[in-house]
Amino acid sequence: MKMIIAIVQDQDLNPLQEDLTEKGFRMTNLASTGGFLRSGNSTLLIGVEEEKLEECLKTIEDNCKSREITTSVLSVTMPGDAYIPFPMEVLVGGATVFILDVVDFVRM
Ligand code: 2BA
Repeated sequence: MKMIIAIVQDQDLNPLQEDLTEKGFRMTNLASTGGFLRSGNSTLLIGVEEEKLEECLKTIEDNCKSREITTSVLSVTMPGDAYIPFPMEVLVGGATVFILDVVDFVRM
């Protein structure tokens, strides 16, 4: 068995969860925050049998779009100077996915 940890954008969450549920996958959704943009995203924990791994990854890929986001970054040139916000384009997603081996899985 594998554990997929998928960090997805909030906009992609509902269609992705619907698609995964329709295909019989079980998951846990955690609200999370990206360290760089400091904005909300979602982390899905999905336990899958090895033979279903590819189908699950394909479903994530099909539902998670990459988006260009304009964010405001604060800069300061000298200590004591004012912070000046300037816009920055960042390409986010589709999804950041980690795949871990599961040593044991028990439902009681
Ligand atoms: P954030 O950390 O908020 O990052 C959002 C996007 O900002 C990233 O998109 C990437 O394009 C950019 N970015 C991140 N760190 C950067 C840096 N030091 N310099 C320049 N640009 C940077 P994604 O790569 O698609 O990542 C989306 C979200 O997935 C991240 O949100 C974070 O929550 C998670 N993530 C990405 N890589 C990760 C990793 N190695 N470990 C844990 N979480 C990760």
